Amino acid sequence: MLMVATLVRTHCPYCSLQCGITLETDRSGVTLAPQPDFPTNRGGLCAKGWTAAELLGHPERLTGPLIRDARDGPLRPASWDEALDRIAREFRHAGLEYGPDSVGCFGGGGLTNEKAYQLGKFVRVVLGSSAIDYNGRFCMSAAATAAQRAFGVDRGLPFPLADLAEADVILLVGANPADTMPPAMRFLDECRARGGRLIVVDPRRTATAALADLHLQPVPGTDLAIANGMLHVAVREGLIDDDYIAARTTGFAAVRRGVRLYWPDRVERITGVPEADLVAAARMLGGARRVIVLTARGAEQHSTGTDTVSAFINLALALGLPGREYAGFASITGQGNGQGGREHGQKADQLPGYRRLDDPAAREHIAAVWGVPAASLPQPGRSAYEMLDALGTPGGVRALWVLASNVAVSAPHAGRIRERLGQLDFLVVSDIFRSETAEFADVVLPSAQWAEESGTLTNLEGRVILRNRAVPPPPEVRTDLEALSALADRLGHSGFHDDPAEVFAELCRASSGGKADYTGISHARIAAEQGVFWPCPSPRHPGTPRLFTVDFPTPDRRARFHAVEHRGPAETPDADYPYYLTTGRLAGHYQSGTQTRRVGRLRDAEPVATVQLHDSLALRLGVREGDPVRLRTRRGTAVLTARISADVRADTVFAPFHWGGPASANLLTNPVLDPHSRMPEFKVCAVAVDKYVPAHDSDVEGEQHHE
Ligand SMILES: Nc1nc2c(c(=O)[nH]1)N[C@H]1C(S)=C(S)[C@@H](COP(=O)(O)OP(=O)(O)OC[C@H]3O[C@@H](n4cnc5c(=O)[nH]c(N)nc54)[C@H](O)[C@@H]3O)O[C@H]1N2
Ligand SMILES: Nc1nc2c(c(=O)[nH]1)N[C@H]1C(S)=C(S)[C@@H](COP(=O)(O)OP(=O)(O)OC[C@H]3O[C@@H](n4cnc5c(=O)[nH]c(N)nc54)[C@H](O)[C@@H]3O)O[C@H]1N2
Ligand code: SF4
Ligand SMILES: [Mo]
Repeated sequence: MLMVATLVRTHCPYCSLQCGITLETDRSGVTLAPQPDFPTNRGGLCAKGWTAAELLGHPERLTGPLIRDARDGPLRPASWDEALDRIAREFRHAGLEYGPDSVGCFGGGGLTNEKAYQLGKFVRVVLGSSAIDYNGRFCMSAAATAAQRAFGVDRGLPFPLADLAEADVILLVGANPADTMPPAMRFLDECRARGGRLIVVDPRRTATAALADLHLQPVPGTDLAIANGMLHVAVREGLIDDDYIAARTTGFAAVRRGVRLYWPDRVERITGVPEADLVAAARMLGGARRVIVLTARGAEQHSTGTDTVSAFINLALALGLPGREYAGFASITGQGNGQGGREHGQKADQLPGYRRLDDPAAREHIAAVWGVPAASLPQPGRSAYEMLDALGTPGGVRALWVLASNVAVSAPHAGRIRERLGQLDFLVVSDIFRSETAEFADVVLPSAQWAEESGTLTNLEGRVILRNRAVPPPPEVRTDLEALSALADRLGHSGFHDDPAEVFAELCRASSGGKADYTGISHARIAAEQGVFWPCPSPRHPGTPRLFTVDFPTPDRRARFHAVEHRGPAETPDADYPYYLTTGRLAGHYQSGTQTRRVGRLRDAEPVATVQLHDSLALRLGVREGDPVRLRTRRGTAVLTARISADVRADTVFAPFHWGGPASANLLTNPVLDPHSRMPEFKVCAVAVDKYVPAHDSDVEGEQHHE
């Protein structure tokens, strides 16, 4: 019998570029290809995208719920009814015993808009709890906070990605898109081919920095001083746009005063960036019209993250960039739905439409959509790390549901978080695979994955796109929306739809009048267009690819400068911990690695966790390529494999965080938080480095040295 092949247009399951792909299904299986015309990838894909179909029929997939009967017992297969009954019982019990805030949820920026929305509603309406936050707190929160306080709105890229190709100068701060978003490099390549210039700020000479006209290689955690230094030079040399500052901004006087003290030679002493390079960078930026300033996690994941982003926004505003054609400031969002995931209420302080939970008018509006009294909505709860840090403590969460995050690997000070997960009364994890976090669970729910479900995601440009179902999930696997709906039902709340188009219609109503207004968007409209940019307040509205062209959504329609000072990292090297540790990503693995460590081609390319260290440091330590290296910080110890290279500062080592177990970079990281955004300091702490000599077994086990 001949089966007709079906062709479905959808998107890659991983990062915020949301590359367009097609999935062709026939008897022989699923064939994946890039869409030649999707605007962010135009026919390109990275190795993760090309191999994503391997996740679908993977032999290690969760194919049914699992339950643990006793604390130390094994996980055993169970029916959905048994699993949901158990969850409902435990949630009810914790709520009655310890109050509603003792039951919480931890979400993810990989969840579709529909799921993120429904999760936020579930926690506020069904659980009546304030305890919800998500992994985006670890990702975008510093940039989001800085963008909101400057522009009145946070949309990662306020212009289409393709605008990069038209720029004269691009400044990339703490971003390595050559590894983290390879298809986007075509826009940088086009820019350079047109004569545009690229400046990269990164402590490592990355694949991206290697393409730069100018590479500034600072000490980790000192970007704020670089931004203030550049602005100092721009002011001194008359490169700022006085007309723009007068017409479109407020607060410049204080910033102008503040940057007076950032003489390039002082900045050199703080950052290690040569004075001449700083001046050259400022002149490049100040001498062109179409200038785009971009930050990503390297600048943002710091206890000074919000202020650092503000410093770069100040620079962009002083140069008159935001709202100008092919110019501006942007932060590069990371996760597949990193943008939408931070708009619809899975954040501790937020309601749908990017509203604030502590705003009385917002509470009234959303309560009316949900059919509950506004007074019944809880107040803002704890941020992600604070919630995890308090698990199982008095006043903390006792029963937790984790959806789409692998916190045992990706949270800072992961040794502490693993210990806390073990102290919960009850843990549910929804995932595709048995992640490291699922290993702590009492109930594991198997989730349908990308190609098996429909739903919308909002990409790094603020473009709302549609993920289309191409294949059915395995028989005992459900979508997260179905799980949420069934559990809400058991807890006495009907009316939690499990059909994504219906949930999206409700989300759009809830978003109406909010900053992220989706009112005019529908699944059908997205399918007919190449996605729709928010805000889109009515069905006839064309959507908004470019923000700020006329004004800013602040009360006085002006952008706001914020005077910020260099403080530096919370921890700097000393005699006991003499080097800087920074962490980040490799091209071939994604996040906590749950998915990509299971894909043959990706695993073969990067089979083990490596630590990048400079030749001179390796020589001093007697470490050779491939040797096991022990990294020790005040939080813990990890053992990784040496990768020796001239491409990193000699005082800094770089560890990717894609691995679990004793090679986890997050056993080392410092959970000190940015006071404005509650972002942890993933990108810098002090570390001791030596060649690992396996003396006794306890060393390998010793993941949790508390000092
Ligand atoms: N291959 C791959 N791609 C991904 C992901 C992945 O896991 N793997 N994840 C996605 C997600 S969620 C995100 S958030 C993005 C992240 O994308 P990026 O921000 O590009 O990735 P990172 O590797 O975390 O950090 C970027 C760079 O910051 C540098 N850096 C470290 N410390 C500092 C510092 O103090 N200052 C400066 N200026 N630079 C510093 C690092 O050396 C690194 O090269 O990637 C997305 N794409
Ligand atoms: N040291 C260090 N740590 C970091 C960072 C860093 O730069 N350095 N970066 C931080 C950043 S930017 C981020 S975004 C976080 C990410 O860290 P995590 O939140 O751990 O990210 P993932 O590994 O993508 O976890 C997603 C999990 O959800 C599963 N999953 C995928 N799709 C679905 C779905 O639809 N439903 C359900 N239920 N499950 C699904 C996947 O299998 C995976 O186990 O890590 C942070 N941690
Ligand atoms: S760049 Fe991102 S969205 Fe595109 S194929 Fe790679 S992982 Fe997927
Ligand atoms: Mo991220």
